[in-house]
Amino acid sequence: MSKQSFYLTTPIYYVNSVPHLGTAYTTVAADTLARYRRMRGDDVWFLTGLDEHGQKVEEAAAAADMTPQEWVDKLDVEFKDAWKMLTISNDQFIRTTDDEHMRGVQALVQKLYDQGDIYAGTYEGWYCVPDEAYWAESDLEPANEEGERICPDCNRPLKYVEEENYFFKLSKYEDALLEWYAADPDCIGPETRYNEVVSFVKSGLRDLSISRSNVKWGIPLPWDESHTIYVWFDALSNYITAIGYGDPARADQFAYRWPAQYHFVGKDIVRFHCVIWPAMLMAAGIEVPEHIYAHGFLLTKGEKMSKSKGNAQTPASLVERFSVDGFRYYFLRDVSFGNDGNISMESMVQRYNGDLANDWGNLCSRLFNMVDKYCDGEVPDPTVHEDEDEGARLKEIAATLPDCVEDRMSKLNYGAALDAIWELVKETNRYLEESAPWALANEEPTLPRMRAVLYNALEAVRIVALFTAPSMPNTSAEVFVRLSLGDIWKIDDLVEAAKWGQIPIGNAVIKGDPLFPRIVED
Ligand code: ME8
Repeated sequence: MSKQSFYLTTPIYYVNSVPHLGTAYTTVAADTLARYRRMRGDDVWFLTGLDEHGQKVEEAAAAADMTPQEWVDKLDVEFKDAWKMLTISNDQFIRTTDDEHMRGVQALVQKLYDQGDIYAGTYEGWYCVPDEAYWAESDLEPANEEGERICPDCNRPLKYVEEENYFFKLSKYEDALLEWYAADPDCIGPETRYNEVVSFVKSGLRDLSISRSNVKWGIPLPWDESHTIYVWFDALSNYITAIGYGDPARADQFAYRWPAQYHFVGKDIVRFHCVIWPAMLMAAGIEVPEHIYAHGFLLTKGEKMSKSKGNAQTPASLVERFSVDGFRYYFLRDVSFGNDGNISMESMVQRYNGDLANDWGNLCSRLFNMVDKYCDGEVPDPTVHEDEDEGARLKEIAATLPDCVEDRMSKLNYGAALDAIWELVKETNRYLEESAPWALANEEPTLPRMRAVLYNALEAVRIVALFTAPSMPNTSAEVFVRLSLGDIWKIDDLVEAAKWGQIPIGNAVIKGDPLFPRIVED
């Protein structure tokens, strides 16, 4: 069976600041889906990267007394280190300062200019530097007491801009966009975002300024080098330049990978991705992406978490406390993807101690210890014990997981997928409790049953490790090592791998240290 291409992207992040929980959240969610699809046999291409041009980055560099290039090179290292720390398995990392990307963007704007979709005009209006977004007078509230005009999205002061610019005929694509939304209601998720985009486009689109004459840090327009390309036009194009748009040598790769199956974005950048981006593609005669999915914001005490508010923890500080997999698990399990989610240190400790230390970690510890003690540290032979019902409930739950997890993952319902897997974790703990292998180990006649019980529990643990691998890659790899099962990342047929009864009898089982040591609250 030939593999199917599955192309998944995160936003490319601005390098005005270091990676934070918000960007880590998007990236972990995308990584989990990428890993899951690989295990289901897809030929995955997972792209992330950096949005390095524009006024905001230019200003950040100036504030640090560095040239923009020095600044972006420094931040590039920080982002790559952060994603390495979080075991992100991206197949590619694009930077908008890459030559190949810059050539691709220039090819795209040139094509649109040549066909008359880009024209020269004058922009007079407001600009939000933190969002790199244009606002018309009619979008805004009257001036505040300080005489400032405020960005309706991020509530920060706007700058007035009056420039000769080039414009993209966005308004021309209004009908085509509406037809696309109507024909494919799944193209934007969740539904609230879909509705928001449709009503925004129905209210009418204005042409979009796609160049800046006063911003030096950007890609020059090929036909007029006194302008740089508007940073969003540059950034959105990364999804196609990364896989070869505009590069004849990579035409086959582009044809194979595009359209993307998923663009993951935060809800703050939905309009750019669901209106401007598809219109750019339509203008260029390129297919639109299959799905654009917007997750919500992480909130602390009900407020959007952000560095400027000072309520943002760094990913590194949380990883230090909760481990990489504890970090990943918390956000996937506790924040429903698509909605805003409150996060707090208390709920992190609760999740970690409850689900990971008590349920999953403890199951592995006690089981591996018993196998060590009663079975010489080897997977025991269950076949002498002939009771067919032994472990029946475990086998039943395990058999439901492939379809159930697939259904929930295809809806990006990470928490519900983990809930389903946790049924097996909990049932295995209950099974050990009820069968009491430590008592069965005391007498010769019950030894065959003891071996069957431990075998069944080991098999359940192997299956839990398989299904939790996308969200907790380090722990699952470690469980596979402890069960002498080889490289978990070679698995590309999860359904087959998850069939009951495959753990080899006689495999060495290593006790090891606790997978999730309990956190004692200060
Ligand atoms: O917008 N909660 O980059 P960016 C959840 N360069 N997610 C959050 C968050 C929060 N509190 N804060 C940020 C850009 N995010 C552009 C994208 S793509 C062609 C260009 C996440 O560095 C969320 O995914 O501002 C959001 O969309 C992304 O960070 C924005 O990152």
